[in-house]
Parts: sequence; C-alpha cells; structure tokens
Amino acid sequence: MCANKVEWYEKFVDFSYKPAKDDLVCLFYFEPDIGISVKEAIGRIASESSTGTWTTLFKMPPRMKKLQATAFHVDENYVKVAYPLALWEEGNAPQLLSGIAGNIFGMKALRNLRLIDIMLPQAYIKHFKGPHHGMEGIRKMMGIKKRPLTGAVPKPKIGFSAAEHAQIGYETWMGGFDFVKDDENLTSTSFNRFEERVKLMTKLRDKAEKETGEVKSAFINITAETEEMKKRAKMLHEYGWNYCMIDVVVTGHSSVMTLRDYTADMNMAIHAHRAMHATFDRNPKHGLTMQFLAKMMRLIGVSQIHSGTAVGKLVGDKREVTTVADTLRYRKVKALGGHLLDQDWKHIKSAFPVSSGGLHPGLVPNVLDIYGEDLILLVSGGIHGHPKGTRAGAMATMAAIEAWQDGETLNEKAKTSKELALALEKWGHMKTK
Ligand code: CAP
Ligand code: MG
Repeated sequence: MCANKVEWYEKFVDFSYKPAKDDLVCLFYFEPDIGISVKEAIGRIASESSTGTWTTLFKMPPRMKKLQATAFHVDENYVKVAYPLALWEEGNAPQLLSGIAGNIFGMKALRNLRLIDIMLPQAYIKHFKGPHHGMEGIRKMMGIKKRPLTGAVPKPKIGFSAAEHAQIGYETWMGGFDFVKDDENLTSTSFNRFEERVKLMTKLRDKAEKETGEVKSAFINITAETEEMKKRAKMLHEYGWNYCMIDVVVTGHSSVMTLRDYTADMNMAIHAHRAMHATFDRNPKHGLTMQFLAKMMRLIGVSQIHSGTAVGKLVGDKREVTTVADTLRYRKVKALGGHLLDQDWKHIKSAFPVSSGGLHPGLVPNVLDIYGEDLILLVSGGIHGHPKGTRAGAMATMAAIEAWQDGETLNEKAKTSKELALALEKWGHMKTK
C-alpha cells in the first residue's frame, strides 16, 4: 500500500462482504507482480473493472459507493469479486466485457490474470434472449430424437469451387450425416462465392432429402461485416435453410447479438465457430476461459458452439470439455471442483456443445463417453480420408454411433459394417495431433 495515500485499492476489498442477490460475481485467477501484495492486487482488479482509477480523487459522485466492485473472497491465487447490478447496462454484453474483461488484463501490477467464470443473476440475464430454439427445438427441427447430431466440413478446408463443395456435401448427407459445415475461413472467395455455394447446396440438399427421406441441413458461413452477414442470412432463409454459421469471436459479441435477433425472426439457428478462442484461453494463467466464452455465447443466443473433443487434434482437456458442455446444456449448473460458479439460467434456453477437430470413427466412443448424446458431432478429415471416400466415411461414423448407443464395441460392429472395418484399419483408435 502506498504510504502517501495516492492509491485507494484497499477500499475495494472487504472479506466480510456477502454478495447481494443481484450482484454479478466473477472468479479470477491472479498472480501479483513482484512487490505487490495480495490485497493490493485484488483491490486493483475490483477497482479497475468497476469505478476506480490509479489515484484518489478530488470529487466523487454520491452514488459511487454503491457502484464499486468488492473483492470478497481469496483462496490462494483465486479471488471472487462482486459487482453491483447498477454498474451494468441492461442487455449490453459488450459493456460487460469492457469492465470485467477489459483494462484489468493489462495492469502492470499483475503478472497474470485469468477470468475463470461469471455468475449472472436473474436480474441481469432477464434482459437477454438466449438461444432461439434450445436443444429441444433443434432436435424437433431436424427430426432427431435421441442420437448425437452429425456433420462434416468438406476438406481441404478451402479450395473447392462451389460445385465441388456442394458435391462433397451431398456425399456427406447421403452417408447419413445431418449437416454439412463450411470451414471457418471459407466465406465468399473468388473461387467459391457465397451465393453460388448456397444455390448449389440447396439443389443437392433437396435431392438428398428426397432420396433419404431425412431432414438435411448445413452450417453455411456468413462471417463478414455485420450488414453483409444480415444479407447472407436472409439469402439462406430465402433458399430454405434453417441455420447459419458465424465465427463468433472474430465478428464479436455485438454483431452476434444483431444476428441472433435477425435470424430468430426467420426461425433460424446459429452455429458458432470459435476460431481465435485459443489466443485468449490457451494459457492456463492468463486470459479468459472457454467456460466464460461459452457462457457469454449462450447468454447472447447462439444455438451451439464448439467445445472441444479432449481426444482430438486441438487443445482442451476432459475437464474443460465437460464444464463447457454443462454450462451450455443445463438449466442449473453446479460449480465444479471449487473453481467455478453456480449458474441458474432461468428462461434462457439450452445450447448444443459441438465436438470437432481431429475426430474419426475410432474415436467416436471416447467422445460420446464424455458428452453423452446431446451434442453435435463433427467428423471431417475422419470421413473424407476414408479409403472408400466421404460417403463411406460418414457411414462408418454413423455405425460407430450406433455401436456406442447399443453398447457394442467398434470391433464387434465392424463385423457387419465394412465401412467401419475399413476406417478402423486405417486409423484404429489413434488420438490425433
Ligand atoms: C475440424 C475443423 C474445425 C475445428 C475447430 C478444423 O476439422 O474444421 O474448425 O474442429 O476447432 O478446421 O480443424 P477436422 P474447435 O475434423 O478435419 O479436424 O472445435 O476446437 O473449435
Ligand atoms: Mg475448421
């Protein structure tokens, strides 16, 4: 603490404080810089994320006391901070981020800071609409009662013409998958324009639906400037698509909120790809957790978001995957392992987790053991790399799902599914990198 009293951080710490019913509570991991006490560090976190500045002030408005955050609980390197409801504008998610995920991450007084979780009170979430359909609504829309929903991204991830892309999509649907997904970096390129892709995909979707008698859909990527995204979503609606896909981190909360309302009016769902999340959630000591991102995305209303595999090619361990899935799926989420916060979602509907990245039929049971059947399972390289091609790869994956649901091993199932047998011959049960 500064001897000459230019600083006032201790005013933001009170270990006897009991959060009010309407307070928002954040859980942070923190590491003070050398020479900074724990009390000063946590006071600075509460101060800079609410009302404070670096020095005492000459003049303060009378409501100040009621607006400042309070660091009220420390357990080793974890601190809980309570924020009064009045600090936050109703229904403005970007403003919340500017506070709790803003300047505090750049403070020299902290060596590391990580926002682990947030508890949003009913009084705050009532200003948000959440997902338009919920998992139940999506299942109804797709006509699938119990099994995981399945999809694949044409691979290579970018490079196909619209016609080539749609053809791979058709093979994917015909192999039994529900969805064809664009890759995160495919939007409207000179060799694969959005409008042409939509037109050709529509034709082949109609054909696949007719031939299979099943509902077929796609996550077609509308990622662009917000007004352009609205145009693309409208075009999808006009061609009878019930989904659009957005790279939600790169486009930002504000545009996702705009698109949530815009697409809900057309009864469409939003597939959220999380490309760029690892820039802020990969370092276990600094940044934001995937848990936090998933919570914000459910709040602002995506229908589903990527949540990891734990066994595939991308980072994210089993604990993270389960926590994120719980946050998205349940109405009441119980704090896990002491380092998460409870959440009651009240009127906010559920969202599907999406497991993707380095999966193949041999890994399907591992993923389903973790997630259960309420998920969107994306197997991409793992179907297009099948020795007999995309359709056989999708069939092998569907057979693996069936086996898991029937309590059969994949090797048993492979006796009656030659597609699965070939997939196992190529990849076995290998965990990808
Ligand atoms: C998967 C994928 C997805 C990642 C995203 C890719 O392809 O299309 O974008 O899964 O990661 O480009 O890698 P494969 P996450 O199935 O061929 O690996 O789900 O972790 O956000
Ligand atoms: Mg991808």
